[in-house]
Amino acid sequence: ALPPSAAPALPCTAHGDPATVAEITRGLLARQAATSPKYLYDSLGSRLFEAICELPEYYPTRTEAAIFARHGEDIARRVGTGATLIDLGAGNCAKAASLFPLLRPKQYVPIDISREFLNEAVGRLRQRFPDIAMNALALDLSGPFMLPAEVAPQRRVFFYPGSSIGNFAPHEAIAFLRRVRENASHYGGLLIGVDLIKDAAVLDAAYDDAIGVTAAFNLNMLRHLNHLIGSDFDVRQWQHVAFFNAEESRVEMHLEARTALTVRWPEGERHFARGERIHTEDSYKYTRDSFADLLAQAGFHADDVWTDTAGWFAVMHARA
Ligand code: AVJ
Repeated sequence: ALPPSAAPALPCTAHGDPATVAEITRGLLARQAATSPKYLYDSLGSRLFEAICELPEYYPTRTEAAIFARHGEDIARRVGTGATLIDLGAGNCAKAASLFPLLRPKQYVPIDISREFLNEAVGRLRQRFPDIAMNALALDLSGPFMLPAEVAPQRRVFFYPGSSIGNFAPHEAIAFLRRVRENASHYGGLLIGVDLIKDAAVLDAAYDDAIGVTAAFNLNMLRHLNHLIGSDFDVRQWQHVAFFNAEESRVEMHLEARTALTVRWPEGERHFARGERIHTEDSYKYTRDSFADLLAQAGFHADDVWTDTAGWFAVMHARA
């Protein structure tokens, strides 16, 4: 038996807009319950993801940073200086900021779904780089998007580091990259970080770390859902599950019910048997060739790639 949770489940009003409530409700009521990984990122979730990036098991951030450190000048020659740098899923903006001295963008446009988190980060950045025009945008990139007029149209370079592209299934990634290309200018480009297929044990550990930060990151989604749809998820009744699915070439994250339970919210309710799961995230892994092929299907022309010595991660440049 599980200990009763410390806080009583209080009736709570939803804070998400109707479309959000409808989308989450649909996912929770599907035969295989699923939620979009974008709900991992409330303000605590963004902080937990920052902590993940410092874990010894979570190699992508470190490995990508090492690639930028080692090949930064080469990358800057490819990308060119003075561009409008559009950071897709900027988070704390640290990766782009580390490239400012080399890329010297004219304008920096960080985009992130978590508005509060982004505004704090950009505020600090403006003081450090007063010569770069900055326009932060709180946008959900999981659907169609259009950049507003204040984003200079000349030479837009899209920056999509960290293997965030991995959250899309390959066909969705192609659709997303097509939209990016439509928003790029004629001489525009894309600098993108891609996580590569590797030993399953390395992948499993990266998404199920020893001190449980990734578990907290995943479980925190339930608190966020409670806030968004007014549900009564008891976090203590759930556990984190993550593994590499080789057939699908992706790491999957799930939340698994530790006991039979029912979740209720104003628009619905769902019974979960013990062991039943909510699929919360996919993180697709590629080879250099399979990703170059995907870029081509989106209409981009891949023209350079940089990797670490172990071949765990790739940074690719493509022209629009
Ligand atoms: C932010 C999507 C790149 O897939 O590795 C980290 C998210 N999930 N640990 C990833 C994540 C669990 C991360 N991305």
